Amino acid sequence: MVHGLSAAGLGRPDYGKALEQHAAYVEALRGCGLAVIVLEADEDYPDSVFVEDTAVLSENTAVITRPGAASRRGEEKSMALALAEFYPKLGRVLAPGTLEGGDVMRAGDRFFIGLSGRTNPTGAQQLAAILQRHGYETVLVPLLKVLHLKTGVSCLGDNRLLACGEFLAQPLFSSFDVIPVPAEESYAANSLRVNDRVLVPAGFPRTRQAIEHAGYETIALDVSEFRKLDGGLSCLSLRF
Ligand code: CIR
Repeated sequence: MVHGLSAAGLGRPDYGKALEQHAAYVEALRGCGLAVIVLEADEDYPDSVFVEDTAVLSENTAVITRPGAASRRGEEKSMALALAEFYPKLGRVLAPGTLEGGDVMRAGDRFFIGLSGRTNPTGAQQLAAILQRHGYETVLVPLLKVLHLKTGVSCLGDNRLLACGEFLAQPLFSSFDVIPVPAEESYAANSLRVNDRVLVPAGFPRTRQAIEHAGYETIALDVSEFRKLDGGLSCLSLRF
């Protein structure tokens, strides 16, 4: 992972520290009541720890993505093998479509799909068609600045979003209650609701307080080494 893609300008991750942070993340998920399967490291792909980008999952659908970053193309192969155990059939995003799971945010039975530098309209439409066939509603969201949709907005459930920057004024989100994330805490816009709790990145007290004020119990986790590679809490797992 020390060779992963990075635009954050925060330096290279410390591998030992990243392993510790990853272990704490896994423990936190277990503490929230989840069973966690930790996959083997895939040494061919330095960004493969960000497993969220390789698939989009729901109760009855699993779609294997086709990452938009050339260096990440192929990460999805080991994820397809892992998921074949749980889903009888896997859908696929096919060339020339590209899509990364970080661009997909579920809110109830609606999936918002970001059109980003990584997810092109063809990929987004392919995913939307599969999800619609399974009864979900889909909404495409054009992105302006952020890497992925969920870099700047997360759904906490209960019709509530945590949002920052370009998403604060996004009309597609106007029916939600939005907890605004201040610009200097933008990294915390990627927080993760897991059962009764919300995992938040450590070091962003205003956002944590706002989430608690809205009635959620939070768990702060230090993910500094993953932040150096532009990845957040949601990117490190696929929940299903
Ligand atoms: C990348 O640029 O693809 C990785 N360094 C970070 C991916 C983060 N994933 C996510 O937001 N879902």
